[in-house]
Amino acid sequence: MTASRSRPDTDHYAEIEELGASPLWRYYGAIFDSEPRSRAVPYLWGYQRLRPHMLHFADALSLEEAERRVLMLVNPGMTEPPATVNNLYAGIQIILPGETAQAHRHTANAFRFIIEGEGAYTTVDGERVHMHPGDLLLTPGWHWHDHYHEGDGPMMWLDGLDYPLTNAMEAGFFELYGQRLQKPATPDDLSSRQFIHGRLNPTWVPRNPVNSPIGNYPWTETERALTSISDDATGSLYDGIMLEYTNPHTGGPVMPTMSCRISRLPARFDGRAHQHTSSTIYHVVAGEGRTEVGGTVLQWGPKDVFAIPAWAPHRHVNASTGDATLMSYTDEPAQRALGFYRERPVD
Ligand code: GTQ
Repeated sequence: MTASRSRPDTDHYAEIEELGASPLWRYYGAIFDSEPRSRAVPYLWGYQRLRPHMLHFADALSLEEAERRVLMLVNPGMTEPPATVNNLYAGIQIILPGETAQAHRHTANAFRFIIEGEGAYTTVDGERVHMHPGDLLLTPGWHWHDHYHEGDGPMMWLDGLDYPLTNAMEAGFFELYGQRLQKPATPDDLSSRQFIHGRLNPTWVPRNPVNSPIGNYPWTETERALTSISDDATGSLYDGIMLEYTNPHTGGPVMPTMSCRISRLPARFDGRAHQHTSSTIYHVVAGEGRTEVGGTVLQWGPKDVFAIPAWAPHRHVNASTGDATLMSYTDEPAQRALGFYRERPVD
């Protein structure tokens, strides 16, 4: 049998495309790259430049119109759909005295790190959690949450969410509560008061291996933890004195997809360079310095936000005579859980 294997005038490439098939040999490099090449770029969002626009929109747009009054920090390499780094998002939210942001829930995990203002709280699954600058508040996936501001002056915070990852996994759901605000169902701030950071845990609270049961990691305790060791701890050659906020039941990250951290770069810190498959978003709590990411220098000061893409070689420098304090979050837990995480020093 010498049955011809192909008709000479057939465009097999065109025909297989019609059939929903594609030649792997033409895509090999694109699909199996030798190492990660992030679409995200190193980028810095200057807080002092954004702040007047936040205040403008606070005047110009009601929360009834906006749902949440947030400026998304969109990476120039990741505009559609908007994300800050590959799997993570950052936004800056503003709420004015007397305003309410209506209750909703989503499968994406979220946290807030408070930047300025006093007197607002968020209600998370029936618990009112009060906010103070430097506090880390958690809204784990599928928890109802609404915000209310009963203080004076504008209140601003950083929102961190993993919705780019949730959506990449095609696992995103969203729901409105139906009423604008939840009614408190437990004493205010109970979840934060009844855990002292994993050292003395209430025995009656069910263990939660997925999310931390703590609503707020208050700045007073975070600062105490930092100052108690800053002068004596060796820290990391790469990240300085870096502490991870933990789930008191597991010792692991506060949420399954995101690890939240606080770090101190002492005066004259001259960090070593490394790279890792996780992406990182930083918020400067205090101090100034620079982060060199590949050939890009991100010069940061108080309240700025900056992004380090996956696998980008980077190092942190604090050339000043004062300490710098940085809050950061990363998708490292998600990568570790899936067996993808890698890191290495860069000379
Ligand atoms: O405050 O619930 O920045 O649902 C993005 C989505 C904040 C919030 C964001 C949200 C919220």
